[in-house]
Amino acid sequence: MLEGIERETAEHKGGRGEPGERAPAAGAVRHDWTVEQAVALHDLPLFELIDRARSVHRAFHGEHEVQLCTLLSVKTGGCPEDCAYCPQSSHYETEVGAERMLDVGAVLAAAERARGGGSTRFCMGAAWREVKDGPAFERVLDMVRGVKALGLEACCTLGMLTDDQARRLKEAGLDAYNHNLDTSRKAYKSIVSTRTYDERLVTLRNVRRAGITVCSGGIIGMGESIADRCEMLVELARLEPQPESVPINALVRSPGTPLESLPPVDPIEFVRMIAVARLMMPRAMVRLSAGRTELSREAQLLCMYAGANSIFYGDKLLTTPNPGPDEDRALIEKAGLQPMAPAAAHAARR
Ligand code: SAM
Ligand code: DTB
Ligand code: SF4
Repeated sequence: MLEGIERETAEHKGGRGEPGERAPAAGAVRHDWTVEQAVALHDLPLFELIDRARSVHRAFHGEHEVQLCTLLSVKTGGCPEDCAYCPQSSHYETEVGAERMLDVGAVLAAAERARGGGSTRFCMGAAWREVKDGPAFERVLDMVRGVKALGLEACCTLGMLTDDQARRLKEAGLDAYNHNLDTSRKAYKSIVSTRTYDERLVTLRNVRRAGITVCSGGIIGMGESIADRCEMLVELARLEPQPESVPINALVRSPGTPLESLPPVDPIEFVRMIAVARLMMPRAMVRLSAGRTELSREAQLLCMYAGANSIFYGDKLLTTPNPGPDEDRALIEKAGLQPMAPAAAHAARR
């Protein structure tokens, strides 16, 4: 079922963590990370971890550049999946109801506004378990063509995809597909029961085979252990090639979901997670994703210093708030950062 995908799970490889000897040299991308090595990195003294992540970041990326991506939910709510974190699941009573799919004109108007505000990547999300062939998919293909015609990078996150659907998205011009592993294989079962980890990996394989770049990451703060977080990063780092984009989200605790009462993520844990992602996937765009409204400006900058070079830009994520563009522009300016040009995101220094 999973031919073509690195199937050996993270924990099987074993081996001692030797962070002192294992900092990746610039130019080297390793696919043989073990969970123990990842945890050893994660648990380094904070400044040592950040120093190492920063030096890898500087070797592979422009140190002052940040990619601005805008998200739009093109089909909100009413999702048949039971993801315990998600306000769009129809399994829970949340503030998000099922809405009709947006039409192409509304999506392209939003994309044009995003471009006017300085975004270079536009990501369209749908609360679907999987893509079904038919008019809704044809509409998504039109949206992708329209977003590309505006000169933006186009990304979609629509749930599971077949090979053929991935090929059609590629033909329409899609640059990237977001499909998160979310957590470790072990922890996944307690977060989602309506699909498997392997099904996630099959979609990632279909995306890769179609020649679309892979955007895959996860969520911290769902009650998982540090080893679970590291195991997820190891799963991603073992993919060959590694994902071009790795979004790191902190759980947005949405009222009505089973995870609504969990404690917030400690910002220092966010920094550690980003630094380890940067060290293990040096070429990737590491995206500081959901959860920024709960981070101070200083914590966000520390995340960027530790290797995050992409953010979601705009008032809203899919259904929940994000820091507003004014706030983000001010932060970017204060820190002397530069919004990244579209192509730069795919041409990280090798
Ligand atoms: N339905 C598709 C899927 O699940 O792949 C696409 C949309 S789904 C909302 C995209 C991603 O958003 C999820 O994989 C998850 O990582 C993230 N997400 C959803 N709800 C979240 C929350 N409350 N906090 C943080 N991230 C969340
Ligand atoms: C990702 O990793 N995070 C984004 C994007 N990919 C699609 C979504 C975050 C969603 C947060 C909850 C919401 O706004 O509904
Ligand atoms: Fe549906 Fe995606 Fe939300 Fe899961 S994360 S409930 S698949 S919209």
